[in-house]
Amino acid sequence: MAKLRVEKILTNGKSLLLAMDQGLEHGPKDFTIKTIDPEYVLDIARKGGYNGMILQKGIAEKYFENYKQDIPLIIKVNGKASIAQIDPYASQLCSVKRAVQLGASAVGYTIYLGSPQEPHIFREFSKIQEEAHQFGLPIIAWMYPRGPFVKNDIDTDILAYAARVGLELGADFVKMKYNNDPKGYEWVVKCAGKTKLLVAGGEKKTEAQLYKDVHEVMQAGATGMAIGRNVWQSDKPLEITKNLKKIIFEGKRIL
Ligand code: FBP
Repeated sequence: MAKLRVEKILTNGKSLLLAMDQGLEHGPKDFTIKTIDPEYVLDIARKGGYNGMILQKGIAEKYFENYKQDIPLIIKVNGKASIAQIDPYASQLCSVKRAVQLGASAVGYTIYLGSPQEPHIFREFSKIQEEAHQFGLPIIAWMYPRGPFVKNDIDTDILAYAARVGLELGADFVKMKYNNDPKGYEWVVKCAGKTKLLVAGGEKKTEAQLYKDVHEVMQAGATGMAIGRNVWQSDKPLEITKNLKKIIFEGKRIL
């Protein structure tokens, strides 16, 4: 088994990742005539010095060649579109082998905890986790409680359960939502144990709210964040990036 290369997407134990898989997950409605060009977002990742760029394989194949020297690539190996209202389940779309060929430094997989498809999701994740580790690649689990059995997907107890499941299933990182409960989030981070917690950005919010949220999750013990819309939907993505880095890597408070 190859040595796990976690540090490739970390700086001094912390991380700031940029995500652009929303074209699949949500469709073009998240984008404008400017941001729909993948190179616009990839340039932000490069200029902003992100610890990794999260892409589905299609965009990686067609656009990442010119960026691969500068930014670690994280391939999201499963995904789904949002048109069909079926059980939450994102099927595997890229093999670990193909992610390695594309130069990935890590892979990502969404687990919909509580979905009626959960047994299948767990099985699929477990196989991918073992394959990724054989190549020395860390795996990031998007831990999203969802489906008819989940009343409130950001309730502290359900987030804590999701974090623990990530640890139990062998995720190296869990990517999770924040719920504005700073005290409760310390418990969520504790439940993840040695699995590192990255907070997701979510829908566009005010800058003040974004900085407050990130500061709170870092205080609670998180490792960093994997963000998308709050950066590339902004008209000053690099300024926001600089501020996020101050909070994550320097422990500063902004605003
Ligand atoms: P954002 O920061 O834009 O929310 O991106 C994070 C992310 O996890 C993406 O990787 C993914 O496309 C999206 O959120 C999925 O969110 P949801 O399933 O809640 O619509």
